[in-house]
Amino acid sequence: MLEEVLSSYGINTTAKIQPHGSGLIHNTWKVTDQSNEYILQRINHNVFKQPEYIARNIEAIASWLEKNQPEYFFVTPLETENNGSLLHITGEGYFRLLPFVKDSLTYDTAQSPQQAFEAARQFGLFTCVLRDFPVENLKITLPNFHNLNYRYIQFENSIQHGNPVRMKESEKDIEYLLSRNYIVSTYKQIVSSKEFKMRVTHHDTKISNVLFDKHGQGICVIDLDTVMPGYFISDVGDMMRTYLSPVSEEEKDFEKIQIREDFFEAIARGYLKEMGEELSPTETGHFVYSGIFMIYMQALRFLTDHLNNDIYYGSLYEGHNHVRAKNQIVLLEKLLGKENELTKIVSRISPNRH
Ligand code: GN1
Ligand code: MG
Repeated sequence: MLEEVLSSYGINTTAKIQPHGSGLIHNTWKVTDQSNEYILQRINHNVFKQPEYIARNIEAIASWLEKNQPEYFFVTPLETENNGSLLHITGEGYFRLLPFVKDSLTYDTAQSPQQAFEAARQFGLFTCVLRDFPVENLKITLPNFHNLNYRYIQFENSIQHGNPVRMKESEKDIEYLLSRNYIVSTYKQIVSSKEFKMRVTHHDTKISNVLFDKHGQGICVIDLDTVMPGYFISDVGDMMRTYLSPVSEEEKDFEKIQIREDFFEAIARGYLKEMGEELSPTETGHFVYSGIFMIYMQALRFLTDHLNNDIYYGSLYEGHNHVRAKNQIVLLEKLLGKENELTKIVSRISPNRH
Protein backbone atom coordinates (compact mmCIF):
# COMPACT_ATOMS: atom_id res chain seq x y z
CA MET A 1 0.00 0.00 0.00
CA LEU A 2 2.79 2.46 0.93
CA GLU A 3 4.74 1.40 -2.15
CA GLU A 4 1.85 2.51 -4.32
CA VAL A 5 1.76 5.88 -2.55
CA LEU A 6 5.50 6.35 -3.04
CA SER A 7 5.30 5.47 -6.72
CA SER A 8 2.95 8.41 -7.27
CA TYR A 9 5.91 10.59 -6.25
CA GLY A 10 8.20 8.73 -8.61
CA ILE A 11 9.93 6.83 -5.81
CA ASN A 12 11.11 3.32 -6.50
CA THR A 13 9.20 0.50 -4.81
CA THR A 14 12.48 -0.89 -3.46
CA ALA A 15 12.85 2.07 -1.08
CA LYS A 16 13.26 1.19 2.59
CA ILE A 17 10.26 2.18 4.75
CA GLN A 18 10.53 2.38 8.55
CA PRO A 19 8.07 3.65 11.18
CA HIS A 20 9.25 6.99 12.54
CA GLY A 21 8.58 9.24 15.55
CA SER A 22 6.09 9.06 18.39
CA GLY A 23 3.05 11.21 17.48
CA LEU A 24 -0.35 10.13 18.71
CA ILE A 25 -2.37 11.33 15.72
CA HIS A 26 -0.77 10.53 12.35
CA ASN A 27 1.23 7.55 11.05
CA THR A 28 4.77 8.49 10.10
CA TRP A 29 7.49 6.62 8.19
CA LYS A 30 11.00 7.39 7.13
CA VAL A 31 11.67 6.42 3.53
CA THR A 32 15.14 5.87 2.14
CA ASP A 33 15.87 5.17 -1.51
CA GLN A 34 19.21 5.04 -3.35
CA SER A 35 19.84 8.76 -3.13
CA ASN A 36 17.32 10.48 -0.86
CA GLU A 37 15.55 10.37 2.45
CA TYR A 38 11.93 11.37 3.00
CA ILE A 39 9.24 11.51 5.63
CA LEU A 40 5.94 9.93 4.63
CA GLN A 41 2.82 10.64 6.67
CA ARG A 42 -0.73 9.46 6.62
CA ILE A 43 -2.96 12.20 7.96
CA ASN A 44 -5.48 11.11 10.54
CA HIS A 45 -8.67 11.80 8.70
CA ASN A 46 -10.87 11.29 11.77
CA VAL A 47 -9.15 14.21 13.44
CA PHE A 48 -8.44 16.44 10.43
CA LYS A 49 -11.76 16.24 8.62
CA GLN A 50 -10.50 18.42 5.76
CA PRO A 51 -6.89 17.43 5.15
CA GLU A 52 -6.79 19.57 1.99
CA TYR A 53 -6.93 22.62 4.30
CA ILE A 54 -3.53 21.63 5.69
CA ALA A 55 -2.06 21.63 2.19
CA ARG A 56 -3.70 24.95 1.35
CA ASN A 57 -2.31 26.64 4.45
CA ILE A 58 1.18 25.35 3.77
CA GLU A 59 1.00 26.54 0.17
CA ALA A 60 -0.24 29.99 1.21
CA ILE A 61 2.51 30.39 3.79
CA ALA A 62 5.22 29.05 1.48
CA SER A 63 4.35 31.44 -1.33
CA TRP A 64 4.07 34.41 1.05
CA LEU A 65 7.46 33.59 2.58
CA GLU A 66 9.05 33.25 -0.81
CA LYS A 67 7.97 36.78 -1.62
CA ASN A 68 8.45 38.46 1.74
CA GLN A 69 10.96 36.43 3.78
CA PRO A 70 12.90 34.38 1.24
CA GLU A 71 15.79 33.68 3.62
CA TYR A 72 13.51 31.87 6.10
CA PHE A 73 14.00 28.10 5.88
CA PHE A 74 10.65 26.41 5.32
CA VAL A 75 10.05 22.75 4.49
CA THR A 76 7.19 22.13 2.07
CA PRO A 77 5.74 18.74 1.10
CA LEU A 78 6.65 17.36 -2.33
CA GLU A 79 4.22 17.44 -5.22
CA THR A 80 2.80 14.27 -6.72
CA GLU A 81 4.00 13.48 -10.25
CA ASN A 82 0.70 13.42 -12.07
CA ASN A 83 -1.18 16.40 -10.67
CA GLY A 84 1.32 18.43 -8.66
CA SER A 85 -0.71 18.08 -5.46
CA LEU A 86 0.79 18.27 -1.97
CA LEU A 87 -1.56 15.49 -0.90
CA HIS A 88 -1.92 12.02 -2.35
CA ILE A 89 -5.42 10.74 -1.80
CA THR A 90 -6.21 7.01 -1.96
CA GLY A 91 -8.85 4.70 -0.54
CA GLU A 92 -6.38 4.16 2.33
CA GLY A 93 -6.27 7.81 3.29
CA TYR A 94 -4.48 11.09 2.75
CA PHE A 95 -0.72 10.97 2.39
CA ARG A 96 2.03 13.52 2.10
CA LEU A 97 5.72 13.23 1.51
CA LEU A 98 8.35 15.62 2.82
CA PRO A 99 12.04 15.81 2.07
CA PHE A 100 14.03 14.67 5.10
CA VAL A 101 16.24 17.65 5.98
CA LYS A 102 19.79 16.43 5.57
CA ASP A 103 21.78 15.88 8.77
CA SER A 104 18.92 17.15 10.89
CA LEU A 105 18.29 15.68 14.30
CA THR A 106 15.17 15.57 16.46
CA TYR A 107 14.78 14.94 20.18
CA ASP A 108 11.85 13.42 22.03
CA THR A 109 12.50 15.33 25.23
CA ALA A 110 14.21 18.63 26.03
CA GLN A 111 17.59 17.53 27.32
CA SER A 112 19.16 20.85 28.26
CA PRO A 113 18.13 24.47 28.77
CA GLN A 114 20.16 25.29 25.66
CA GLN A 115 17.96 22.96 23.61
CA ALA A 116 14.80 24.48 25.10
CA PHE A 117 16.15 27.94 24.24
CA GLU A 118 16.81 26.96 20.61
CA ALA A 119 13.38 25.39 20.22
CA ALA A 120 11.61 28.36 21.76
CA ARG A 121 13.57 30.69 19.52
CA GLN A 122 12.49 28.70 16.45
CA PHE A 123 8.81 28.82 17.39
CA GLY A 124 9.11 32.52 18.18
CA LEU A 125 10.85 33.12 14.87
CA PHE A 126 8.14 31.26 12.96
CA THR A 127 5.40 33.53 14.33
CA CYS A 128 7.63 36.59 14.02
CA VAL A 129 8.57 36.18 10.34
CA LEU A 130 4.87 35.70 9.58
CA ARG A 131 3.74 38.76 11.54
CA ASP A 132 2.50 40.53 8.39
CA PHE A 133 0.98 37.42 6.83
CA PRO A 134 -2.82 37.87 6.55
CA VAL A 135 -3.68 35.45 9.33
CA GLU A 136 -7.40 35.49 8.51
CA ASN A 137 -6.55 33.73 5.23
CA LEU A 138 -5.52 30.58 7.04
CA LYS A 139 -8.01 27.74 6.98
CA ILE A 140 -9.10 26.28 10.30
CA THR A 141 -7.71 22.76 10.05
CA LEU A 142 -9.06 21.77 13.48
CA PRO A 143 -12.01 23.83 14.67
CA ASN A 144 -11.82 24.82 18.36
CA PHE A 145 -8.50 23.05 18.78
CA HIS A 146 -7.18 25.27 21.59
CA ASN A 147 -10.50 26.82 22.55
CA LEU A 148 -10.41 26.18 26.28
CA ASN A 149 -14.03 27.10 26.71
CA TYR A 150 -15.01 24.43 24.19
CA ARG A 151 -12.72 21.84 25.81
CA TYR A 152 -14.32 22.60 29.15
CA ILE A 153 -17.80 22.07 27.72
CA GLN A 154 -16.65 18.76 26.19
CA PHE A 155 -15.41 17.81 29.64
CA GLU A 156 -18.76 18.75 31.22
CA ASN A 157 -20.53 16.59 28.62
CA SER A 158 -18.27 13.66 29.41
CA ILE A 159 -19.14 13.87 33.10
CA GLN A 160 -22.82 13.84 32.14
CA HIS A 161 -22.77 11.06 29.58
CA GLY A 162 -19.46 9.22 29.99
CA ASN A 163 -18.61 5.74 31.19
CA PRO A 164 -20.16 5.56 34.71
CA VAL A 165 -17.57 3.15 36.13
CA ARG A 166 -14.72 5.37 34.99
CA MET A 167 -16.57 8.41 36.27
CA LYS A 168 -16.76 6.93 39.77
CA GLU A 169 -13.06 6.05 39.75
CA SER A 170 -12.08 9.50 38.52
CA GLU A 171 -14.22 11.46 40.99
CA LYS A 172 -11.28 13.13 42.68
CA ASP A 173 -9.73 14.28 39.42
CA ILE A 174 -13.07 15.49 38.07
CA GLU A 175 -13.57 17.55 41.24
CA TYR A 176 -10.08 18.95 40.94
CA LEU A 177 -10.53 20.07 37.33
CA LEU A 178 -13.91 21.62 38.10
CA SER A 179 -12.38 23.50 41.02
CA ARG A 180 -9.79 25.08 38.71
CA ASN A 181 -12.27 26.48 36.23
CA TYR A 182 -11.09 30.05 36.88
CA ILE A 183 -8.45 29.14 34.28
CA VAL A 184 -11.31 29.11 31.76
CA SER A 185 -12.51 32.52 32.98
CA THR A 186 -9.08 34.02 32.31
CA TYR A 187 -9.13 32.47 28.85
CA LYS A 188 -12.51 34.08 28.13
CA GLN A 189 -11.07 37.46 29.11
CA ILE A 190 -8.17 36.90 26.75
CA VAL A 191 -10.49 36.12 23.85
CA SER A 192 -12.44 39.31 24.39
CA SER A 193 -9.39 41.52 24.98
CA LYS A 194 -7.96 43.76 22.27
CA GLU A 195 -4.55 43.36 23.84
CA PHE A 196 -4.29 39.77 22.60
CA LYS A 197 -3.44 39.49 18.96
CA MET A 198 -4.37 36.63 16.64
CA ARG A 199 -1.14 35.46 15.08
CA VAL A 200 0.11 32.64 12.90
CA THR A 201 0.42 30.03 15.62
CA HIS A 202 1.98 26.58 15.39
CA HIS A 203 -0.17 24.90 18.09
CA ASP A 204 2.09 21.86 18.57
CA THR A 205 5.39 23.11 19.96
CA LYS A 206 6.78 19.93 21.45
CA ILE A 207 10.54 19.63 21.00
CA SER A 208 10.27 16.84 18.44
CA ASN A 209 8.74 19.40 16.09
CA VAL A 210 12.03 21.29 15.86
CA LEU A 211 14.92 20.19 13.66
CA PHE A 212 18.42 20.67 15.11
CA ASP A 213 21.82 20.56 13.45
CA LYS A 214 24.72 18.59 14.88
CA HIS A 215 25.97 21.63 16.80
CA GLY A 216 22.67 21.86 18.65
CA GLN A 217 21.43 24.90 16.72
CA GLY A 218 17.76 24.97 15.75
CA ILE A 219 17.17 24.69 11.98
CA CYS A 220 13.41 25.07 11.62
CA VAL A 221 10.03 23.95 12.89
CA ILE A 222 8.08 21.08 11.32
CA ASP A 223 4.62 19.47 11.55
CA LEU A 224 2.52 22.34 10.29
CA ASP A 225 -0.92 20.68 10.39
CA THR A 226 -2.18 22.77 13.22
CA VAL A 227 -0.79 26.10 11.99
CA MET A 228 -3.83 28.32 12.39
CA PRO A 229 -4.75 31.74 13.71
CA GLY A 230 -4.21 31.63 17.46
CA TYR A 231 -2.80 33.28 20.56
CA PHE A 232 0.82 33.13 21.64
CA ILE A 233 -0.26 31.31 24.84
CA SER A 234 -0.78 28.12 22.81
CA ASP A 235 2.82 27.94 21.63
CA VAL A 236 4.52 29.12 24.79
CA GLY A 237 2.13 27.02 26.88
CA ASP A 238 2.80 23.77 25.07
CA MET A 239 6.53 24.34 25.39
CA MET A 240 6.09 24.77 29.12
CA ARG A 241 3.89 21.69 29.25
CA THR A 242 6.40 19.54 27.43
CA TYR A 243 9.87 20.95 28.30
CA LEU A 244 9.65 21.97 31.95
CA SER A 245 9.38 18.50 33.43
CA PRO A 246 12.10 15.89 32.94
CA VAL A 247 9.34 13.29 32.33
CA SER A 248 6.49 13.33 29.82
CA GLU A 249 2.74 12.93 30.08
CA GLU A 250 3.31 9.14 29.82
CA GLU A 251 5.15 8.91 33.17
CA LYS A 252 3.31 6.89 35.82
CA ASP A 253 5.66 7.73 38.67
CA PHE A 254 4.37 11.20 39.46
CA GLU A 255 7.20 11.83 41.94
CA LYS A 256 9.40 12.38 38.91
CA ILE A 257 7.31 15.30 37.65
CA GLN A 258 9.09 18.60 38.27
CA ILE A 259 9.21 22.19 37.10
CA ARG A 260 12.77 23.02 36.05
CA GLU A 261 13.24 26.75 36.45
CA ASP A 262 16.33 26.86 34.26
CA PHE A 263 14.30 25.34 31.42
CA PHE A 264 11.58 27.91 31.99
CA GLU A 265 14.08 30.73 31.77
CA ALA A 266 15.45 29.22 28.56
CA ILE A 267 11.98 29.09 27.00
CA ALA A 268 11.30 32.68 27.99
CA ARG A 269 14.67 33.91 26.70
CA GLY A 270 14.41 31.99 23.44
CA TYR A 271 10.83 32.96 22.64
CA LEU A 272 11.18 36.59 23.71
CA LYS A 273 14.38 36.95 21.75
CA GLU A 274 12.21 36.80 18.62
CA MET A 275 8.82 37.86 19.94
CA GLY A 276 9.71 40.19 22.83
CA GLU A 277 9.01 43.33 20.84
CA GLU A 278 5.89 41.90 19.23
CA LEU A 279 3.99 40.97 22.38
CA SER A 280 1.93 43.64 24.12
CA PRO A 281 2.66 44.22 27.82
CA THR A 282 -0.61 42.46 28.65
CA GLU A 283 0.42 39.44 26.59
CA THR A 284 3.84 39.33 28.26
CA GLY A 285 2.04 39.57 31.59
CA HIS A 286 0.32 36.27 30.69
CA PHE A 287 3.51 34.41 29.87
CA VAL A 288 3.26 32.07 32.87
CA TYR A 289 -0.49 31.75 32.40
CA SER A 290 0.31 30.14 29.03
CA GLY A 291 1.60 27.03 30.76
CA ILE A 292 -1.31 26.92 33.19
CA PHE A 293 -3.73 27.20 30.26
CA MET A 294 -2.14 24.45 28.18
CA ILE A 295 -1.56 21.97 30.98
CA TYR A 296 -5.09 22.44 32.30
CA MET A 297 -6.50 21.99 28.78
CA GLN A 298 -4.47 18.83 28.22
CA ALA A 299 -5.61 17.40 31.58
CA LEU A 300 -9.22 18.14 30.55
CA ARG A 301 -8.70 16.52 27.15
CA PHE A 302 -7.13 13.35 28.57
CA LEU A 303 -9.75 12.94 31.28
CA THR A 304 -12.57 13.66 28.82
CA ASP A 305 -11.20 10.96 26.53
CA HIS A 306 -10.89 8.51 29.41
CA LEU A 307 -14.53 9.11 30.35
CA ASN A 308 -15.49 8.72 26.68
CA ASN A 309 -13.75 5.32 26.46
CA ASP A 310 -10.57 6.55 24.73
CA ILE A 311 -12.18 7.39 21.40
CA TYR A 312 -9.73 10.18 20.57
CA TYR A 313 -6.28 9.36 21.91
CA GLY A 314 -6.63 5.59 22.02
CA SER A 315 -5.01 3.69 24.89
CA LEU A 316 -2.29 1.10 25.23
CA TYR A 317 -3.40 -0.19 28.64
CA GLU A 318 -6.48 0.05 30.85
CA GLY A 319 -6.71 3.52 32.33
CA HIS A 320 -4.00 4.99 30.07
CA ASN A 321 -5.74 8.33 29.54
CA HIS A 322 -6.57 8.52 33.23
CA VAL A 323 -2.86 8.19 34.04
CA ARG A 324 -2.05 10.88 31.48
CA ALA A 325 -4.71 13.18 32.97
CA LYS A 326 -3.42 12.62 36.52
CA ASN A 327 0.11 13.25 35.34
CA GLN A 328 -0.95 16.60 33.87
CA ILE A 329 -2.83 17.50 37.07
CA VAL A 330 0.35 16.94 39.10
CA LEU A 331 2.30 19.03 36.60
CA LEU A 332 -0.30 21.81 36.84
CA GLU A 333 -0.18 21.82 40.64
CA LYS A 334 3.61 22.05 40.60
CA LEU A 335 3.49 24.89 38.10
CA LEU A 336 0.90 26.79 40.16
CA GLY A 337 3.24 26.39 43.15
CA LYS A 338 5.97 28.22 41.24
CA GLU A 339 3.86 30.85 39.54
CA ASN A 340 5.39 33.79 41.43
CA GLU A 341 8.98 32.76 40.91
CA LEU A 342 8.44 32.20 37.21
CA THR A 343 6.65 35.52 36.81
CA LYS A 344 9.70 37.23 38.32
CA ILE A 345 11.94 35.54 35.76
CA VAL A 346 9.80 36.92 32.92
CA SER A 347 9.88 40.45 34.33
CA ARG A 348 13.64 40.24 34.72
CA ILE A 349 14.30 39.33 31.10
CA SER A 350 11.41 40.87 29.22
CA PRO A 351 12.19 43.89 27.03
CA ASN A 352 8.64 45.11 27.57
CA ARG A 353 7.96 44.92 31.26
CA HIS A 354 4.45 44.60 32.48
C1 GN1 B 1 -1.56 15.15 19.95
O1 GN1 B 1 -0.14 13.59 17.73
P1 GN1 B 1 0.62 14.57 18.51
O2 GN1 B 1 1.41 13.90 19.58
O3 GN1 B 1 1.42 15.50 17.63
C2 GN1 B 1 -2.56 16.31 19.97
C3 GN1 B 1 -1.99 17.44 20.79
C4 GN1 B 1 -1.71 16.93 22.18
C5 GN1 B 1 -0.76 15.73 22.13
C6 GN1 B 1 -0.58 15.13 23.49
C7 GN1 B 1 -4.18 17.07 16.69
O4 GN1 B 1 -0.39 15.55 19.28
O5 GN1 B 1 -2.92 18.48 20.87
O6 GN1 B 1 -1.14 17.94 22.95
O7 GN1 B 1 -1.29 14.73 21.26
N1 GN1 B 1 -2.81 16.73 18.61
C8 GN1 B 1 -4.05 16.73 18.12
O8 GN1 B 1 0.41 14.18 23.41
O9 GN1 B 1 -5.04 16.46 18.81
MG1 MG C 1 1.32 17.14 15.80
